[in-house]
Amino acid sequence: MARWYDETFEGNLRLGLKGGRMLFREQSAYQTVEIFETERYGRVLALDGVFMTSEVDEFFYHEMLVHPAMTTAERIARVLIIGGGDGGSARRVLGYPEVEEVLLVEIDAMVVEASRAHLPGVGPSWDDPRLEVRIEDGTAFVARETGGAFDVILVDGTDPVGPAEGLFGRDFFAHLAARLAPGGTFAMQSESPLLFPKVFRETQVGLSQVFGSAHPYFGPVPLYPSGTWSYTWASREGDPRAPRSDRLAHAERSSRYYNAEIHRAAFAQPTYVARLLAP
Ligand code: SPD
Repeated sequence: MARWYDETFEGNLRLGLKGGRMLFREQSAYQTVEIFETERYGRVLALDGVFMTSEVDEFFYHEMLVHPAMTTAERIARVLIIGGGDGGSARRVLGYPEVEEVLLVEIDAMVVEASRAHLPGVGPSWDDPRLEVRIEDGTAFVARETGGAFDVILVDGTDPVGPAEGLFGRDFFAHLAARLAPGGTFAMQSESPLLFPKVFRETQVGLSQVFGSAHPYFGPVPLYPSGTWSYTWASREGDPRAPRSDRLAHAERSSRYYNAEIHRAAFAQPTYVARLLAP
């Protein structure tokens, strides 16, 4: 029987998807995890009622989070993903043949289990021997862990409420920067500058303090409130506008949204964003 699934944003904005069966619904230690069928976007993952990803539009978000960092890093042998339990980011990272090791640190085992079972088209081949999944709070992991450095670090978190709040903090950024190899690149999802202007601005300030500069970039995500989304690229060295042509060619072959022109254009700052970031 048809029913509507809604995400309500701050009590005054609502996105509704007409859907069908609820495939998975359980309360984890952190949140309510749901996967349900919808007519427009296929299967959708929601955490505490907030839409995370859908089979139909996931490519916008995951390609844009992953490829700008992967195409601009000096090396991409070791990659760390914080969050991203649905596996959409890991799938893009593992697509690069140069990648030798991907460590995915996800706080909630239930997100991984439910996604493995019900979103097989979103995630990677979970049995890929290059992929290690660790169930742990990403902020605790980077604060404690002293193992080797990573060539690329990606933060694929939820909105900065509840379990993901620490993923936008300056201490977390400092720990990440300490784990980044020379020539390494970092990218995180940094919310909608229209709906989360304060979080977006503070993220730029925090990353600039830690890395020396921060480079926000933009793209559409139809599933998210406002439909426009931001990501932020940072690195101690390197240039976000200089992707390597061999990796670009790979990313273009395997992508539906990302390409060389999108990469260049995504770093252009809309005027309202430039004003928001002006000192
Ligand atoms: N408003 C929802 C923001 C969620 C961003 N992360 C989604 C995870 C997809 N891998």
